[in-house]
Amino acid sequence: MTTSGRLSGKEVALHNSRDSCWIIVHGHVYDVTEFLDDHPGGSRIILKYAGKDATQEYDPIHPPDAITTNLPKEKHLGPVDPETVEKVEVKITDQEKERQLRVAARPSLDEILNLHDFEAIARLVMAEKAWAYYSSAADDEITNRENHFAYHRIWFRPRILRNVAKVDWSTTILGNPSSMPVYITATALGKLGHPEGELNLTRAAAKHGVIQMIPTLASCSFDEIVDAAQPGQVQFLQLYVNNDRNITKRIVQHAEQRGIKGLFITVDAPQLGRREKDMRMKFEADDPSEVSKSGSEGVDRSQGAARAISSFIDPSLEWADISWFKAITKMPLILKGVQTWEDALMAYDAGLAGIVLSNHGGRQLDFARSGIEILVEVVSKLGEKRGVKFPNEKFQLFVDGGVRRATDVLKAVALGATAVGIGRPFLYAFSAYGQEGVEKGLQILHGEFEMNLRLLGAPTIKDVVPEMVDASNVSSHASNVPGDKLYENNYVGMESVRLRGA
Ligand code: 173
Repeated sequence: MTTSGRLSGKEVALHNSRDSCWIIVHGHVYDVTEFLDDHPGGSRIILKYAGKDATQEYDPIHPPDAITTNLPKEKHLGPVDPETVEKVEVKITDQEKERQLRVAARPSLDEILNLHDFEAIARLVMAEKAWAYYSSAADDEITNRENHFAYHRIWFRPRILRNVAKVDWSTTILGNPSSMPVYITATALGKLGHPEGELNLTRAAAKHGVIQMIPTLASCSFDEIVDAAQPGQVQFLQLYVNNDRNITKRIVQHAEQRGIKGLFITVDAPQLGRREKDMRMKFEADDPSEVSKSGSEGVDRSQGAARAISSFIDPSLEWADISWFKAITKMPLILKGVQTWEDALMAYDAGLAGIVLSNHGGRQLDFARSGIEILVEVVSKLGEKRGVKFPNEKFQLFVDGGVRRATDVLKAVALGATAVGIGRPFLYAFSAYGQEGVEKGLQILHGEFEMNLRLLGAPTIKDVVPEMVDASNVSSHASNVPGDKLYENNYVGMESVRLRGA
C-alpha cells in the first residue's frame, strides 16, 4: 500500500502466477486468480499480464464494465498508484506498421461509390484478425454467398408515367420513425475494427435518422452506447440469452428502463457456427505448439474469437420461455433468426411483435437459406393459414444478410418486409473510415433509394408492392447468375496448405 492508500505497482507485480494472479485495468487492481479458468477467452491471455497493467489488451475486446460486473466485489482490490506501475510496452510489429501505412494510403471517401467498396478497402486496411472475425462465415461460406446471390434471382417490374417528382423513402419500424427501411443490425466486437467501436454507428445513425440495434456483445458498454445517442434517438437491443436467467432479466429490464424500443432475441445460435477463417487466424497468430494445449483450459481458443466468448449463451432456450420474456418486459419482442414458415407461424401465434428472417450473416448453419427466400414462403403461408397481409403493423417481418444496395432493400419491402438489417458493410465502413465512413454508407443508400423509387415508379415506400417484383425464381437454387466480381474479389478462398515456418 502506498501512503495515498493506493496499491503500489510493485505489490501487484508479486501476484504474477496462476496461484495468485492480479491484473490492473484502467487504474484498478483485480484479483482474477479464481476467474482464470472461467475466462471465456482462456487463462493464457490473462496470465500474460499477471501482475501487470492489462488495459491495452483488455480494451479492444471488452466493454469497460465487463470486469467489474463479472468479478465479485471482494476481488476488486482498489486503485493503484499510477506512478508506481511499470508501463507495459505494446510492441508495434512490422506487420502493424505496414498496415498503418495502408490505412494512411486508403482512398478518399469521395471515391467510394457503393457499400461493396468499403468491404474491398476494409480488407486491405484492417488488422488481419479483425478482418477474419468480421468477414468469416460458417463452414464453406455457401450461405454467406447465397445471402447476396439470392437477390440476383429477383427482378423488377417497374411502372411508368407516375409522378415521381417527389419521392419519400421514410417509414416506421415497430412504430418508430426511420429515414429509410433499413436499420443497422447487431454485430459483436466493434472495437476490433475501430477504437470507437459501436459509437461510430450510434453517432452516424443519429445524423441519418436510422435505428441502431445494439449487440449484447458490443465492445462498448450498453450504457455508453445509449448515452451516446441523441435525445429521442431510437435504439433496439439484440439479446443473447444467458445460462443465468437473472443476468438476462437484469439486462432486459435495464434496457427497457433506458428507453430501448425493441428486444431482438437471437434464436439461431444455441452453439456458435464454425468460422474457419477466424479459427485459422488463431493458429497463425499463436505459437502453433500451444494450440493443441488449449483444450485443457476448458475453453478451446483454437475455435476463434467468437466461439471463445460465446460459452454463456443458453442452448436450452425454447418456445416455453417466451412467456417469461413477456412477463419481465413490455418492450416489443422479436425473434431474430427465424428460418421457416412453420416457426414464423409459431411466433405469430405466440403474439410476438415480429421476426427477423435471418441466417446470422451466414455465420451459423451453412446451407441455411437466405432471409429473402424465407420471406416469400412466410408471407405466402401466413396469408394462407392465418389470413395475415404484409407489411403488417402488429407482426412485422424483417430480413437481413447479403444486403448491399437499396434495390435489395426494395425487393424485400415489395415482398412484405417492414425493413432490412445491414451489418457487415457498416462494420467495414467504420473500420476503414470511422464514423464518417458509416455516414457515407448511409448517404449512399439515401441516394440509391431516391433514384430507385423514381425508376420503379413508386413515390413512397407504401407504393412498393409485390407486383413490382418477379420473385418466381427465388427458391430455385440452380439458377444462373452473372459473375459478381466486386463480391468475389472480397471473398477469395483461403490458402489451402501453409507449411509451418514458411
Ligand atoms: O456472429 C457472431 O460472431 C456472434 O454473434 C457472436 C456470438 C458470440 C460471441 C461473439 C460473437
